[in-house]
Amino acid sequence: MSKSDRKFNVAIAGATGAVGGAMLDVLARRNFPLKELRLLASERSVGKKLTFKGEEIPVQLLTKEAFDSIDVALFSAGAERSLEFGPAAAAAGAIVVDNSSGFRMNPEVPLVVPEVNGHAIEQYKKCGIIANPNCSTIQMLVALKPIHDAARIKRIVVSTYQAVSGTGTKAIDELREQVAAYVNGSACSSNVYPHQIAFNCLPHIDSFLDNGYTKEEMKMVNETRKIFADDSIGITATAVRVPVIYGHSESINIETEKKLTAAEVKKLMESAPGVKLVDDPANLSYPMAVDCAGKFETLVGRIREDESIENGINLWVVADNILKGAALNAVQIAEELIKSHI
Ligand code: 25A
Ligand code: L14
Repeated sequence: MSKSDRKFNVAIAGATGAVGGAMLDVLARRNFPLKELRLLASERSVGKKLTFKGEEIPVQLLTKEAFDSIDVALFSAGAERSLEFGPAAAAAGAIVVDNSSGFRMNPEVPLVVPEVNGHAIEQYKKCGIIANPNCSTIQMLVALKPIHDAARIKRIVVSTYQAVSGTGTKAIDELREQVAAYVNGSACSSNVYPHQIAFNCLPHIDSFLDNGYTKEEMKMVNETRKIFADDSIGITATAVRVPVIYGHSESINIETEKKLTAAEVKKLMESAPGVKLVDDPANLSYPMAVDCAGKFETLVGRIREDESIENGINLWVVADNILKGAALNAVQIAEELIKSHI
């Protein structure tokens, strides 16, 4: 059989969640060469059927024994489940692509954005696991990689405007219910987030750490350094939840070693893999969350020189957090695995 005719057995752990559902869509949209697609979730979903390319597939229980004959296992059922079941899946011979934060900073585990450090994938051999970075980090680095290569980024100051879908399906429901309650003049109840999210912004994503930052903010710092393989880069982040369903937006300010003009950065973005330049303010064109939903590209615009320093640039970067931020990036890693490694 020629290499291009091969088909693979893929499992999705967390198939009924927001990211798991998107993994099914992305596998279908990109025509991933599948032999078997095995859908795994908790007790709650066993027996439920999900549709893939018109075919109904029943959901099975996620157990350590569920990975027999699986080539690639895509995990998105939370860090606890990944830590519990990921190593068993790898031991059974599957290559695990894990979307949780469970293994990202493990030095044995590569942390991969294919457009940025695809070469790191081969380090999966150490323990059979590849980590998918945090959604906010992925889209930031897709945009910054060509700039870093051209002019070396010394420092990044980033503020995020993150959609509720990152927290999963229950957070999407909470925003919808609060909007409806608010519009009807009734009281909003909050169960997923500590405060009302409808018509509000919460400067709080994931838990607070001793240094005053949130875990989400520190993921952007630590994961950027690991993916760029550059510990000297300075990064400071503020992560904010906004009442948007799909699409994270980011205001990014960078300082580079070498001077780049705004025109030069626009040029870099025009040929950057995975990027779509959307930057025509005269015609009211700039990246927006509502436009990125369902798309594979990272939208970049509002490119300006920071006039307060010698070598500074501002950008506005938007991507579908469930696609490029999670499901698409994981499937791209799987595609690279079957193309060059297995
Ligand atoms: O905090 P954690 O544990 O790290 O998890 C973070 C959550 O964020 C999502 C995902 O939520 C995850 O649970 N997520 C993870 N990584 C993400 C990323 N990078 C991410 N979101 C964005 N970007 P989710 O609700 O979208 O998906 C959850 C999936 O995980 C399965 N799962 C949960 N516990 C499991 C398990 N699978 C196996 N064993 C377990 N012990 C979950 O399957 C789903 O596929 P499910 O069967 O439990 O859920 C089916 C439906 O039920 C809803 N639901 C979830 N939790 C509850 C619930 N309903 C009632 N009560 C609950 N406590 C789900 O929304 C789903 O529709
Ligand atoms: O992948 O938006 O580390 O609530 C955990 C928090 C994903 C997003 C991760 C959120 C994130 C999630």
